[in-house]
Amino acid sequence: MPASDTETIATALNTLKIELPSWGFADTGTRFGKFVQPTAAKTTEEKFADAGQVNLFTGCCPTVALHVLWDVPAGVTAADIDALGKKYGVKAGAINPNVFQDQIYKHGSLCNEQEPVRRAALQHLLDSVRTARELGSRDISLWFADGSNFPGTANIRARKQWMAEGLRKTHAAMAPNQRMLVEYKPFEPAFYHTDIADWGMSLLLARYAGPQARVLVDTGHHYQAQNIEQIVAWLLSEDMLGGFHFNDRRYADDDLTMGSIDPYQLFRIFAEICFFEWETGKKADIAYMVDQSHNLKNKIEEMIQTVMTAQEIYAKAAILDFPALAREQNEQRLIDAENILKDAFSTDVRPAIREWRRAQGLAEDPLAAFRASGYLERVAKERAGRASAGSSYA
Ligand SMILES: [Mn+2]
Repeated sequence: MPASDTETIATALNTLKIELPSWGFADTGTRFGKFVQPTAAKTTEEKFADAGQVNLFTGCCPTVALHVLWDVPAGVTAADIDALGKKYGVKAGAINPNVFQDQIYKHGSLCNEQEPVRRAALQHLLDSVRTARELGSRDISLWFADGSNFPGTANIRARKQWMAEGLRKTHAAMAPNQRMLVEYKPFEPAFYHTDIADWGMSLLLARYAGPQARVLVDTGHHYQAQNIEQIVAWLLSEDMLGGFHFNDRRYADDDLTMGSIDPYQLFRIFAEICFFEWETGKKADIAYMVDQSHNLKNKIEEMIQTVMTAQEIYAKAAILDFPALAREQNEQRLIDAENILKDAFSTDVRPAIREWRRAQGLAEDPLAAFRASGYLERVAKERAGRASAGSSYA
C-alpha cells in the first residue's frame, strides 16, 4: 500500500465517530422470545459502563444513543446521565423518543385518529427535545411505528397531515443547534401501510418540519434489492442526509452485524459519501450509529466487531482513486471505472488500520484486547442472578 493511502486512511479514521445504542447492550430477542445473557447490561449505568469499554478499546465511540423511556425514565435527571458519562468516558448522544411501546399507541402515535393520543405523543416528543437539550444532545432521532394492517382502515392523507403537523411543532421546540432526524421503514409492525415508509416520505416530512430536520437512513429499512447507495447519494446532494443506522440483513429488518451479509453494499454506501466529500470539498454531517439487535453473540464483542468492520470498510472507501474514477466515468470506460471500486474494495487496509491504532495508543486488535481485559468475567459475576430491568427491544 502506498504511503499516501496509509495517510488517507489515518485521516479518514480520525474523523469517523460511531455512536453506540444503549439498547445494544441490554437483553433482547425476537418477537418469539428474549434470550438472556449473564453479562447483559440491566441498568442505564451498566449500559454506559459497557459502551465505555467499546470506546476504550476502539477509540472512536464517544457517545451513546439513549432511549427516553428505557434510559431516562422519570426521576433520572440530566445530571445523573452526565455523571455516568464522566465516570465511563462516553457522553449521551442522540435522544430516541418512544411513541410505540405504550398501550395508547396501538393504532399509532402522531398519526392516531384520536386527538388525545396525538397530543400525548406530541407531549412526549416535546419532553424528549427538552431532555436532549438538558443533556447537551444535538440529535433527536425519530422513528414511528405508525401504520395500519388492513386496507380501508386508515385515512392515509389525514395521517400524513397529522404527522407533518406533529413534526413541525416538535421542530419549533428545538434549540438552534439541535437537529431532528426522521427515520423511515417500509413495514413492521404495520403490514399494510406505514406512515413514513420510504426516504421520499422522510424527505418531504423533514422539509415540512423545518430547516434543522434531516433524513436518517437505516440499512435494514428497505425492500430487497433497493439501491441504498443511490438514496444516500440523492440525500447528500440535497444536503438532507443527517444520520445512518448501521446493521445488515438477509431478509427484512434483521438487525444483523453490519457487513456480515453484504460488505460490498456497505462499501458502496461509504464510497458515495467519500466521493461526495472529495467532489464538493465538504464534510458530510452524518451521525453514524449502530442499530442492531445482539441476540446471540456477546453484546460488547459484537459491538467491537461492528466498529472494526465499519472502520475497515470506510478505510477501503476512503482510498478510492476519485480523480481516476471521475475521469473513467466521464470517458465512459465502464470496466475501468468499475474496477476502481473493486480495487479499493479488495485492498487489505488492516495493516494501515493497525498502524493508526498504534499511533492512537490503542491495541492493534481491540477485540482481543477487550477479551484479555477480563471485563466480561468480572461483570458476569456482578450481574448474575439479577432480573432484567424494563428495557426491551424487538
Ligand atoms: Mn434504525
